[in-house]
Amino acid sequence: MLLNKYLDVNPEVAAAVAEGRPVVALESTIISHGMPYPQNVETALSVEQIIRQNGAVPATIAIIGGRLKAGLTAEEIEYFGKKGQAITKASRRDLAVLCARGEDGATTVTTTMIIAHMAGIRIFATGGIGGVHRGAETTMDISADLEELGQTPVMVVCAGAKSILDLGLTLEYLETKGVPVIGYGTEELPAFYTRRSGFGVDYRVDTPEELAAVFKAQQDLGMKGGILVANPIPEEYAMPPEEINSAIDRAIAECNEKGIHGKATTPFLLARVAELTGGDSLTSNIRLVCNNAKVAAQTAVAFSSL
Ligand code: PSU
Ligand code: MN
Repeated sequence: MLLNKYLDVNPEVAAAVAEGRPVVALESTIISHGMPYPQNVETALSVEQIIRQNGAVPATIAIIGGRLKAGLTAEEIEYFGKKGQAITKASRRDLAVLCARGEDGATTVTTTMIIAHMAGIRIFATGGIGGVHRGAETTMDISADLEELGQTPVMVVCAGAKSILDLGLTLEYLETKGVPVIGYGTEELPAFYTRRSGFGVDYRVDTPEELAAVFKAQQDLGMKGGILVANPIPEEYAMPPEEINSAIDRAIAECNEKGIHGKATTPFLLARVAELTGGDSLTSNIRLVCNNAKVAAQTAVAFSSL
């Protein structure tokens, strides 16, 4: 464990890590920037409960008053949910400034991986990762999440990536960075709201035990990067592709018209797609996060017995 002077690991999480018991990390940008209040808080709390029901300890990660926190209280989760987009969305480039100034930050996939790794947590569940944006040939908008997956040894369980991104280019980038993309029970990369994208994954794995074995081999080999697990949304919660794709196309057009760029792009697109689909996409989003939490917890349990 890389103990750091800016890091506070909550006692329950620290004990589980020290004893080699299963722990699952969770991000806080999904709470503050990914969903509206109060569904964001309700989801964050029920995801923690699902992780416990499946035999692991949850560790929601965030930055509070310049401290890197691994494991939040229910009150702290409520605080992030209520403050929403007023909290700084913290990526790798923001960490030093937030710590030095004693400020709050909501952790993205990138910073959740960094802090999880510092705290000795290996498995992380979320909704979707950032990736290569459509039009990145000219904007160069490529999420720092992809770089982090290339350099930090944490397994990230997600539901694929939203087609607000260029999924083909996102897979190319992950290949360049040496990140294995594993479909959980599928040969196709899921597209978050839908189970299919038309793009293949690198490998298909069907059990948490096999995911744990792959991760163990990656660690034993001393590989420094992470592993991306893409777990499709359960069929009953998936959205009709035409509905979601037309909402995404419209949201992207508006984003371009308004000249939104940089870190504001993803939160804008997420919120706009939720509005345009009249809340249907929010329900799907909540269900897929719960489903990822379950697979991550089961994998953490399997990993802890290896
Ligand atoms: N995609 C989603 N939901 C999210 C995010 C992405 O479907 O909540 C959040 C995650 O925190 C992810 C971040 O790490 O957005 C990526 O932001 P950017 O594209 O600015 O790197
Ligand atoms: Mn970006």
